[in-house]
Amino acid sequence: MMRIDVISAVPDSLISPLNTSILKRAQERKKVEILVHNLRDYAYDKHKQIDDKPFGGGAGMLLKPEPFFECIERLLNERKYDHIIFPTPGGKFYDQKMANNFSLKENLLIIAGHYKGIDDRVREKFATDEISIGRYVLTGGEIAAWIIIDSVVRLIPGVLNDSESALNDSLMDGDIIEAPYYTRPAEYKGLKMPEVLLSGHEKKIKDWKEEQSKILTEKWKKINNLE
Ligand code: 6GU
Repeated sequence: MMRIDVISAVPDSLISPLNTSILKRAQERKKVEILVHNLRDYAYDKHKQIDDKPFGGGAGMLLKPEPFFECIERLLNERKYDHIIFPTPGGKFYDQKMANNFSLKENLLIIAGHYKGIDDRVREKFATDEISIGRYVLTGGEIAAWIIIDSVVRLIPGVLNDSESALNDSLMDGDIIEAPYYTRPAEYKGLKMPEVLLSGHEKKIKDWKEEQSKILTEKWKKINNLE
């Protein structure tokens, strides 16, 4: 079973997201074990302080190195990690290839800090993969951790049911956007759906889906300035 550890100063922000829907089911099915560690549990001074003012001045508080070192070294004593992932706006842009790669591993550790909020020696000492989830700024790495975990866990065999199969998803086999889907009612408030999907004609439906996929993929490339 895959194991994913996350270290966070605000673990509550991850508890619900990681224990809902398919991520919840994946854990119930024993396909993955996800453990969220509270950084404060590794602050051993009497005030359990986890942050402090930055050397050299500047706005905001930084997360201190010691609680991270304590927690990470404890985890490293127990097992090897295939990747120690450090979410940061300065990292490599996250994509499906990285998710596919992570999904094949046994043990992942994600260090969720804060932008300008973590003593850089933690990254320097432990990070094997620095990852950004896009060109915008978040308050912390927790949402990035959720995104990484969600995208990885759904790829583990047995997590998705056949009907939810990840194999022909958008972006699974490269950069492909799927055709749109419709369900009942066939007409709603005057809004119709493509007739061909009601035809029962397998070949025509397959051709239509491929055609739509091509169109949407081209549109997607254009609006994102790709190729
Ligand atoms: Cl991984 N963290 C933060 N704080 N902001 C981000 C990010 C990560 N990726 C894009 N913006």
